[in-house]
Amino acid sequence: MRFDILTLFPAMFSSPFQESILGKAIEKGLIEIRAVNIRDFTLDKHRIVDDAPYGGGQGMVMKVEPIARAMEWVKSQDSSAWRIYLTPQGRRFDQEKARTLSSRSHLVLLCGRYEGVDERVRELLVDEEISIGDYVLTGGELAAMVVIDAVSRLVPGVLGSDQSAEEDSFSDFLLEYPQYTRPSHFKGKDVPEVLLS
Ligand code: 21W
Repeated sequence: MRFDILTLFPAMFSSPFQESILGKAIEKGLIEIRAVNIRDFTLDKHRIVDDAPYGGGQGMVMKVEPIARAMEWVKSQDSSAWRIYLTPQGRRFDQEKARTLSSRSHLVLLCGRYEGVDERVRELLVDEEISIGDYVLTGGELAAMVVIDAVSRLVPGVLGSDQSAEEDSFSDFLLEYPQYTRPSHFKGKDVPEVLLS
């Protein structure tokens, strides 16, 4: 499965996915994650990606053309790519959405900054809008990471065989239990006797 992240801060994605389970999945070729710098798709000397909103109001708005060029570049490589805009106004992300998205072969995650994107990005350049919850972030990048993490672990082979059992409903209930590992005694808090036998 392939993930393209459209962002003004591609460096934010260099380390988080190199670690642990997702790092292994990348090494195995099960997932591929690419951060695309929207600024590379500007044509002007100053590489401007934002501008003041028409009608006034606070803050800046991300311009449509660099995002359009970046999206078109990705789409030219794979017309089946599914385009997601991470926005506080989007539909709330949940496990069912993670499951649905994991059946796609290619996701494009557009991360907003400033006050968001020009409305024509929403109208013309995205298939779906997703929020990760009712709190305010500084941009869509961390939300994109959450979506990639939750979707990637559902890709066959990404989790080890002992971990993949976690997906069945029986073990949902196992997860509700307190869990212990060694030592059996720690600061007066002991592992329940029934687990030691
Ligand atoms: C936060 C952008 C607040 C804009 C019109 C004019 C992506 C996010 C984000 C951010 C505003 C997600 C407005 C949960 C999040 C994200 C940055 C305010 C108001 N509208 N999921 N001004 N929370 N956040 N815009 O913050 O980009 S997914």
